[in-house]
Amino acid sequence: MEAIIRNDWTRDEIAEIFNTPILELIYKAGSVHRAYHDPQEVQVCTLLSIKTGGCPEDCGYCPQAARYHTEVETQKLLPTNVVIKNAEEAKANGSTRFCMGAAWREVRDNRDFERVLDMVKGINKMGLEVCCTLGMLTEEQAQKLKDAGLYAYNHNLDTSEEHYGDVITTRNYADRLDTLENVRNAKISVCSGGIIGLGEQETDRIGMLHTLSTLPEHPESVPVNALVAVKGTPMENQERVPVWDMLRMIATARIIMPKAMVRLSAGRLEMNTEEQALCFLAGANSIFAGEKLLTTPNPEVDKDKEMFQTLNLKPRKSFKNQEVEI
Ligand code: SAM
Ligand code: DTB
Ligand code: SF4
Repeated sequence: MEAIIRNDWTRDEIAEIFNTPILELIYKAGSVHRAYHDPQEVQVCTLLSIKTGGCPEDCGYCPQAARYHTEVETQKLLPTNVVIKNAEEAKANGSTRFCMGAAWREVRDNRDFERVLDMVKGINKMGLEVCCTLGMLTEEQAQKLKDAGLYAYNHNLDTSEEHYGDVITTRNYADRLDTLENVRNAKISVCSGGIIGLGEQETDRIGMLHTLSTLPEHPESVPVNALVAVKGTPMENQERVPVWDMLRMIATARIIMPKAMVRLSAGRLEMNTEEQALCFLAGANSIFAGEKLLTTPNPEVDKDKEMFQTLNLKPRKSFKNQEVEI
């Protein structure tokens, strides 16, 4: 089944796909997946929080926002050698992408940014795809990251434009879209997705997918996170997202953005191998590996290795998609 790449999806079209009976939806998404990707191949990415907690933003889901009282301990920017050592370990464990996260509202042109640029240079030299998620970026900062060898930048839309203000008030949707444009203009691979389980309606999930799939170019990777409800945040009492909801998001993303890597992101700790297998069938082809995401736990490395064996999955090589490389 060939699907054409479209950037003119309407909300109604996406809603129709999203509301397809679940088994039919998984089947359709699986067919698109097979037309564009090797279904046995899954990209393994490792996350590292290089600067933790103390963030001035008010994202309602986030344990790193300074204003909430969570158990996260604030940690200033890690030394470069510690970060490099972590990247080496991730590589030895089979990761081909290394993503550094900082609890910043935005990048500032200071010494910390210079140090991040050094980290990017060092990790790029190791043959890993380097990714960062540092908050908002200007066009110049994006270019500096690109020049240092940054491969991808993660900046999530998180939810729909309509629901955004109920989750975050310290920035707006347009700020997010501006940064994505700056990243795109610097010819850095774009990673952008969202979270489900934030108290949104189904129409918000569809709305977010609509925004992503009608960007001038689809993001190369789309993370789908299930909320990790952390004690001390305003979302601490949110109910766990049913696996069927994750499947609908993953499958719809796969159908409307056929070439993207769809990443089964936060929330895997609560899923068994069978549930994750359904996500891979529905078109997910990337995961975060390693015992920790940024601040919350993730499945053990050995457990994931076992899952790859059981499901006959193989890790994807780095730099496979060279189209965005200049
Ligand atoms: N501060 C930067 C920013 O917000 O863009 C980068 C780091 S921030 C922690 C990266 C992403 O992690 C957020 O956009 C959000 O999608 C995700 N995230 C944070 N807390 C989460 C949680 N409790 N559950 C699921 N995803 C979460
Ligand atoms: C993404 O979409 N999910 C990752 C990564 N991009 C940066 C982060 C998940 C964070 C989950 C909460 C935590 O561990 O702090
Ligand atoms: Fe800060 Fe990012 Fe967490 Fe928002 S999601 S509070 S910007 S670290």
